[in-house]
Amino acid sequence: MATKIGVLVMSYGTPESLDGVEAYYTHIRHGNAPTAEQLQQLKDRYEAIVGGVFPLRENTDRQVAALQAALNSGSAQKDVEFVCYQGLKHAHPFIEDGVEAMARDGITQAVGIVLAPHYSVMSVGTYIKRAQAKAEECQVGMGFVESYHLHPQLIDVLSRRVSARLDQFEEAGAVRDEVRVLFSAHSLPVRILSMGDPYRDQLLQTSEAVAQAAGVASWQFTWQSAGRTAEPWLGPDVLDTLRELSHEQVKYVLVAPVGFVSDHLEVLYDLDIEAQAVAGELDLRLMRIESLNSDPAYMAVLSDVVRTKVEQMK
Ligand code: FEC
Repeated sequence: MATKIGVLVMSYGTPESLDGVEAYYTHIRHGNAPTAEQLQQLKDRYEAIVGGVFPLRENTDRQVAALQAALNSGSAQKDVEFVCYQGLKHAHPFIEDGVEAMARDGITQAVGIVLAPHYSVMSVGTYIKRAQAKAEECQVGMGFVESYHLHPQLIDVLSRRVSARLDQFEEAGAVRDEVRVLFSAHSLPVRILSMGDPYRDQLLQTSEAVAQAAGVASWQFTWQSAGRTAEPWLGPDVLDTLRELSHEQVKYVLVAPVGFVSDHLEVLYDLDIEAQAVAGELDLRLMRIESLNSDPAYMAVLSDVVRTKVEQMK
């Protein structure tokens, strides 16, 4: 009989309905309820998303199913059966629920992976900490993938996404080398820098590798989606960067949000609606690369790093 290995696939999580936005927002804010105005603003952003209010839920469901299929396909490791469990940071099923479900199913060995390629103590680090604590309580032996930001297949699929959009710019009459490629990721509080956090460096490494593989002539990195809190967040923000590029007489901009792997609020609202509106005011032509979602190439990256972690745990 094949040995079952659990895979805890962790993602940010999104509300299930507009009624669930308050609880979700309160969870993100570490138990502090938002003001009525903050809550309404967040609901408005979800409602403005084109093509569905909470796409992250379905996208994560599809990613988890696709990863399980990828892990169990092919001739390798027939003595092992991978069973994927979902664990969300801010919504049901929570990270702890996923670990509990594994334990209930008799899983004693598992790997945890986050659907975000770059490590920060404030992002992937907190997912791992919560999963580890619950795993110890439930007596599940767990190992964790911390980052996979330079995986060759990740760089390859992202560079193909960038090239495809540069082709579109060319078809629309732009000179390829005059398109400014903006790699972006979720901002974090500035204080991570004094903690020696690898997040920024890993993001720059991914950006550089993708730019090189896609033969991008002109690129830079920018932050996006900073939280609405009083402390300073890493900048420049993408909206300020667009204004700066307009001063530089740049006309064509391609955003590559390499810190994200799904279509969700931060991509579909912050880039496709908010940044697109600012670009329109500045007379910039802005495009965005397609999100990875459950692309088989992304699933190959995830299954490779999970399998490697299992080998390391032996
Ligand atoms: O579509 C959706 O429903 C969810 C979209 C979503 C993703 C996401 C990813 C990341 N976040 C990260 C860090 C922070 C920190 C704070 C914070 C706040 C918010 C708020 C919303 C939100 N985030 Fe998010 N994030 C998403 C959505 N995020 C909504 C609250 C409103 C606001 O302040 O704008 C500040 C709170 C705190 O101190 O914890 C920090 C990071 C990622 C990328 C890695 C990952 O996916 O985990 C880092 C998707």
